[in-house]
Amino acid sequence: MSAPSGQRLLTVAAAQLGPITSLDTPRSEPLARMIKLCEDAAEKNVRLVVFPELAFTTFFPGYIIEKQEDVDKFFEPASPEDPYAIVHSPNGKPLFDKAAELGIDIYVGFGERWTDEHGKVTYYNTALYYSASQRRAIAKYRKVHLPGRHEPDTRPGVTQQLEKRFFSVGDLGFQAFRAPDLVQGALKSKDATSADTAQGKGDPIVGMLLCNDRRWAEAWRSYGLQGVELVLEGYNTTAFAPQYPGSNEWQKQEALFHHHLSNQSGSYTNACFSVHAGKAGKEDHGSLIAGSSIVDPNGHIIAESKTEDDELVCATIDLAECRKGKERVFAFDKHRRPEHYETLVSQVGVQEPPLLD
Ligand code: CDT
Repeated sequence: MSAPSGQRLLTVAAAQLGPITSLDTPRSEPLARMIKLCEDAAEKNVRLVVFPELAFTTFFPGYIIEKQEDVDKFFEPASPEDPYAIVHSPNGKPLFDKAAELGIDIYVGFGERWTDEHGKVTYYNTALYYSASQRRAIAKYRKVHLPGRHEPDTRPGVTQQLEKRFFSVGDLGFQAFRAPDLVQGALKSKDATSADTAQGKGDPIVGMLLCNDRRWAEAWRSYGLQGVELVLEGYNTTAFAPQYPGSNEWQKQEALFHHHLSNQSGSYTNACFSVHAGKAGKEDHGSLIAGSSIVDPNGHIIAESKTEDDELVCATIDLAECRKGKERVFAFDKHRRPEHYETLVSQVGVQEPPLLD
């Protein structure tokens, strides 16, 4: 049955993963859980499943790993000849084959060990988008905002966050793309009469973020300026770190509040839906928040996880609902004032006004 005219319906899911307990957890264990979530998603007619950041392993930047050969076990090789090698590697192929069989697109995060054409190796915190209809990955994003530190915190019992040690800053920017064959009746370039009248009628415009990126308005706006309709984000967010003030429960609630605040604000101010999938619960390095959720363009959470375990959070969304914000409050072409935003791209740290006499 086709959707009433103007609607662009799509059923999406955040596939929350419970803990992947340790550095020694065999890859086959989370892989089997992810495949099961895809099967559950297919029963609910889901067309796009979002998995967490670094979904195939424990959150390894939470550990001190001394030997490079041990670090390398958490990364998937890739190169210009084979940029999406994970799709056919033993660590990934069963998941992507299942997605193709079920007709489900996938966003998933993983550690990428990139060897360039000169043999230089760089390690990235990466997400890819796999299109079931194309039977291939069609987009890649490398995390830009790397939290934490390079050197381990040597105080006993602290929770480590060593992303600056394990990864380089992503080099692909925030490149939106269109996901094919997800909504019925999408306008194609050959049938469009003008760029203006085509807005909001084509295949869904998708942007990808990874965890800490969701806290940065600049990342969302980079996608907003490309007309994004659906932002996808996987995360691993610490629920409790003993070195910081506050009880275990207070820190967890505060972390969940800031997670939702960032996602709701980003979706509202860029008039887009967003899907957020976390890894939750107690892993050996520490505990992670749940809160996997789907947010609408008005900033409302329309679905949220109820557990800290493997759980599918589903919603049928209408991408046409993005038009209200894009054509009114956040009609960027009418209201933005880039001549006053120069410091946003020229300045990194804070420059306070001079002190008063
Ligand atoms: N994985 C990741 O990016 N985690 C960070 C922790 C920062 S501490 C608030 C995050 O932004 O969730």
